[in-house]
Amino acid sequence: MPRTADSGDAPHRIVEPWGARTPYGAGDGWPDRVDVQLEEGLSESEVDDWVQSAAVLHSNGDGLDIAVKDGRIVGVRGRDVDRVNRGRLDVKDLFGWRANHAEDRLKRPMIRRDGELVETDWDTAMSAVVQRSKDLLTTAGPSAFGFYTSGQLFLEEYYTLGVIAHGAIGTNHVDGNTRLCTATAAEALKESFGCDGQPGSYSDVDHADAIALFGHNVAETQSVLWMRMLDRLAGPDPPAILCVDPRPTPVARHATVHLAPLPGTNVALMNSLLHEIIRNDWLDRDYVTEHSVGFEELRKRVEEFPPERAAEICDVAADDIRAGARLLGTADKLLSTVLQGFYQSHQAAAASVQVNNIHILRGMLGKPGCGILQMNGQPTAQNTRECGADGDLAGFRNWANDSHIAELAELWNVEQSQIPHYAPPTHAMQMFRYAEQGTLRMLWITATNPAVSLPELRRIREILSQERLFVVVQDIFRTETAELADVVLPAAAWGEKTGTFTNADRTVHLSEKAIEPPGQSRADLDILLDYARRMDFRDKDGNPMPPWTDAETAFAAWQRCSAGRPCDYTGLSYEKLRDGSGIQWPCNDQNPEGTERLYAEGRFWADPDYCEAYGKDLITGAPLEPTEYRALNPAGKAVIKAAEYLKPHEFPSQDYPFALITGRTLYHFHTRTKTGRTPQLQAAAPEVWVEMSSGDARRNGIAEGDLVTVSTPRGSVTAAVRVSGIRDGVLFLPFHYGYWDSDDAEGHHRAANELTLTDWDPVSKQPIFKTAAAQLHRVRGGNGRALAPTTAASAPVAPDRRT
Ligand SMILES: Nc1nc2c(c(=O)[nH]1)N[C@H]1C(S)=C(S)[C@@H](COP(=O)(O)OP(=O)(O)OC[C@H]3O[C@@H](n4cnc5c(=O)[nH]c(N)nc54)[C@H](O)[C@@H]3O)O[C@H]1N2
Ligand SMILES: Nc1nc2c(c(=O)[nH]1)N[C@H]1C(S)=C(S)[C@@H](COP(=O)(O)OP(=O)(O)OC[C@H]3O[C@@H](n4cnc5c(=O)[nH]c(N)nc54)[C@H](O)[C@@H]3O)O[C@H]1N2
Ligand SMILES: [Mo]
Repeated sequence: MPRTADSGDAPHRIVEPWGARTPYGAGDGWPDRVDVQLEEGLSESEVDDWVQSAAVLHSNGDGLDIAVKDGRIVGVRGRDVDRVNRGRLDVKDLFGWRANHAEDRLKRPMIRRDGELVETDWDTAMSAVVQRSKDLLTTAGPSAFGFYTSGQLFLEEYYTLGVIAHGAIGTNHVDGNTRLCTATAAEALKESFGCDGQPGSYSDVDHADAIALFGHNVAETQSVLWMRMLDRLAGPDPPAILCVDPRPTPVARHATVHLAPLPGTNVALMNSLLHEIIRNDWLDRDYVTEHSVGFEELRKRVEEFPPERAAEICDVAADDIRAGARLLGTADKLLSTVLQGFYQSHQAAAASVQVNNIHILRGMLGKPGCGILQMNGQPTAQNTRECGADGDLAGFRNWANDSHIAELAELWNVEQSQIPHYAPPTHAMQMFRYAEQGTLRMLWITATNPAVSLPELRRIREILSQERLFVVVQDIFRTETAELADVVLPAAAWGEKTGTFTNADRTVHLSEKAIEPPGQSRADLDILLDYARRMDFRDKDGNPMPPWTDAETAFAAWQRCSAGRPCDYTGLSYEKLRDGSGIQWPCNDQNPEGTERLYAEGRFWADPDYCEAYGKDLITGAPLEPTEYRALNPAGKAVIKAAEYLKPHEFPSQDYPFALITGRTLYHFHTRTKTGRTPQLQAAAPEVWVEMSSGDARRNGIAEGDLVTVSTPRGSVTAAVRVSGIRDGVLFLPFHYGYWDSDDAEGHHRAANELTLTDWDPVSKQPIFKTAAAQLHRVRGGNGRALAPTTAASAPVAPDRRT
């Protein structure tokens, strides 16, 4: 089998991020290719131990083994037995493990004394948190507590957090950074199918004759899944590719049809694609009649959207829209993926639901090659959702269904009234608003860095710095957010603790502890359990709550909670996950080896008594009453929902002529706490840049490498210009660059979120990172070249000369 063993720091995978091709044809299995990366000079045979785990720098869930020597991580090797990656690894995973050993890892708790953070011991730090919690419980009640977590902890940790917050304290203010990430994925699935859970599977890539990517730069953000697509493209009968993205991503470069709409116009484009699909009768009418409700409303709505109309709104040629519709409408096996280009927009759920509609109209669900992946971004985002740590309730239970609350109360052995369900769990943007207003008095932040990742940072800094708000930050580094905390708790990282997590195609992996955490840092699970014991939380019979004591007993408790629900884990165990490949839920008595695809034969989890949600109005976000849902969908079919197009709230104008979008590059993960401490990755993208088209550069008298200031009414960022193949009228800023390692002596801001706005999709409540209007000013000339990556979407338009 092909191997790409790469010992040392020779960064050939930095230059060739997707490695060598292993072509294959439709219906064949994806060939193995094992990627290995070890410390300089080390060979595989010199490694002491290989410890099973999976990748945590994206949502793909690539199975890997951690190489350990003398108690240190010295490398990684892809697991060829794993269904997800067949041995391949993403460039961030090949190098990013070095961050575990970064010198500035948090090693002791910290506490604020006279305005300064100082190191302390665990007892002092936890006592401060417990004292404040007890005071607040007596003086202000449970609603004074907010928990803001992540898509990067482990399942066992989320379930524990959810039980403590919803069950023991009884606050409704629990959400994750998944709100910024995949709230729309969950929402779109709930709207169309009554429940979260990816219908599709990565193995659909092996069968599809058409793959459509909606606002998803998979080449950079799930590079191993892109390798799978590239291998199909290099083999016999390659699939056609549709790319919907305003940037020239590698996906766009390989596309049969590339539609580059103006940011914020996705719904207009989708309606037009659906218009063409219906007009040409590319429908499975039997499927629509037997397995769905709502077709007539959609038909009427999209009638108003001939390609010419969308062409005008989206600034895309009408013929290209027709070509895109033909690709979607005539495919025999269509796989669609959706991500942030759709989710971080003002009509996020409305647009993403239209992708589901295409699959319902064409009867393309639950069969090989016919999948939808409403993608996740973070490695464990799926678990935040299923465990109820993010604005959902555990086990995809429906907050508006009293019998679901009763099930939770029984599982946790508390009174039903203890679990808040007067309204949906509070979303993150609202939690920060409550903190701003002063009703939320304690905010416990685990594994996320909101001082860089939330919109409108000046406001976020102000909120987190308030005297009256007690901020606890649990992290592995002293982040921008930790700087604003009252107490900082040092956590063990991936590789230093055991737990499970679930990727974007429902594959569950076990990640085992490979090494000891540095200093006094402790696993997040242990920190949360320690808090529960010190608070002396009890169930109604006086037993400690939660009753479990370690990862495996937490997993067992979660299995009981998941029993009979869509995300059923009862057929799994740590032992079974040690066997070889990850396993897809539901895994239970009926599906002991897991479930590759959901919704075979048009059966959904949308039954009114079983569904996770009754759905919302796609324009206003108003929740449907249970009785309305029962009337709409008594038999639990798929729900086709239509939406009119609305213009983004902030649209380019004379003063702010550019549409500003933000996102990622291949080499960095989010706020770079790990990848910025990995020399190979940091060198590949050392500082912030802004992408603009050559036409816009010329018109504004700007050249590659010039330093410019990008401003919106919220703030400004200074960055070097990369003249790229991005469409005219659009600027792109990566959001990775906060200020912890800033060396800008002039004090310029460089975090993209200085510019973004406090606004969200009314349906999914996901904040809008991809529609804003900006102006741009040249500061001074540069040295002719921005230090931006050249391998992917940010490649220069004219690689070897000044533009
Ligand atoms: N290398 C790397 N990989 C990652 C991450 C990372 O930080 N770095 N993060 C992980 C996480 S948490 C996530 S959520 C995913 C995100 O993965 P992606 O969603 O693939 O990444 P983004 O760069 O946020 O956005 C994708 C594309 O949306 C396009 N876009 C912007 N506005 C619009 C629009 O209005 N319409 C359309 N159709 N497209 C638009 C952008 O041009 C961009 O290419 O990546 C995951 N993987
Ligand atoms: N402008 C703009 N903003 C965006 C986006 C965008 O596209 N544009 N994308 C949004 C999206 S999709 C996402 S997912 C968010 C990501 O935003 P964040 O969640 O803020 O980003 P990260 O840098 O991944 O932060 C994770 C934190 O967890 C810490 N950590 C890592 N492992 C552990 C652990 O095991 N335990 C603990 N306790 N801590 C740990 C890391 O050191 C880091 O500080 O950003 C969002 N913000
Ligand atoms: Mo994300």
